[in-house]
Amino acid sequence: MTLNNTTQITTIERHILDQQHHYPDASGALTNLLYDLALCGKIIASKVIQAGLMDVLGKTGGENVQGEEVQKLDEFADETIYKLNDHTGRLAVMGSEERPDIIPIPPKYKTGKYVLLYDPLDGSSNIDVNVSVGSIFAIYRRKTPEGSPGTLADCLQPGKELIAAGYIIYGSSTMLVYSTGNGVHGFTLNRMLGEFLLSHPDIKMPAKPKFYSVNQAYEPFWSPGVLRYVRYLQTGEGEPEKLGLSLRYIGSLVADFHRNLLGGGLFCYPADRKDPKKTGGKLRLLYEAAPLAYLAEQAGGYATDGRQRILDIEPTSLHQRVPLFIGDKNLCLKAEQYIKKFDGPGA
Ligand code: AHM
Ligand code: MG
Repeated sequence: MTLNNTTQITTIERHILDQQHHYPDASGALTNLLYDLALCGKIIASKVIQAGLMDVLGKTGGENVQGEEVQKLDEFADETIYKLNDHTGRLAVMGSEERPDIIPIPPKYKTGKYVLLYDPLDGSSNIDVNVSVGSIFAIYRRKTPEGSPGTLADCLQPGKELIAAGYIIYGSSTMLVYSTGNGVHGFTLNRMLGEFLLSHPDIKMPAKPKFYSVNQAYEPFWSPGVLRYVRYLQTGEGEPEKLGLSLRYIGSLVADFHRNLLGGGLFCYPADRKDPKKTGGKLRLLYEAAPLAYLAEQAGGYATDGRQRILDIEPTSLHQRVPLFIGDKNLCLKAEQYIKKFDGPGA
């Protein structure tokens, strides 16, 4: 790494601390929580980049050459985030996409004022084929009084109450992208230094979208409104050159979202009738849709379930699923129009 007079290096630690100045009453707990999550990202990244060597070092779920059991990467990511955050006194309670119930703070540790919800390794089925995966996190202020154990009610908050959210993408490089309500900022992990360095300050979604991302194979199972809407994305209502979108679908939410955030576009995972579990969508409101919706809005985009803003949805259960249209604001609003027009006003 060569430094000259114009080089400006901002580490994530420095950036998070600088952001704290927006909140004069801040105690530093949120700053430290974000800092801990950056460390989780480094630890998980160091495992994910070895995934291709699993056959050599030992297959996940099996034994390695030393005869030790090799943990699955999604379980490893889940444990890492839990273990780094259970004893810090910053959290009241946690929730993970990998676990059925809320995760209490062990009674031997103090509880704090924040709630952490996370998807430890989204898209983990893509790891075997060397496709990017990601961790997603959402932070809320607790609702129950401080000093007591956190409860389910602390976790079931609408996305509009988020105070911070972000993701770590494990791709050709590892990046952490986060917001505390003052724009979206992206950091790239410099492996030599072991530091996340500011590489994408104040990310805004491009004004002209380039991509739409959807699993087209589910088309036979879509509602008339979704079908007509995706036709619109393809044909621009008879004028494809006006919209000029290309299809890109990785099947790894963080990677699909990240590409559209930087390149411009929209990701959809509509409800479909193929699988009874997906009639209300596949993606989870609390662990996937809400935190990414918060980032999308902070970057000038939008997210909807096709009828209402994702950030306004009041969750009723921890693993609630929602249809998701996220990214370019105009394209998301168009989805709402099509669904209302061709599927009726809804419940
Ligand atoms: P997961 O939480 O089990 O990893 O599943 C979520 C993933 C997302 O990353 C992705 O957007 C979606 O599932 C892809 O689903 P499909 O294969 O049905 O297109
Ligand atoms: Mg997931």
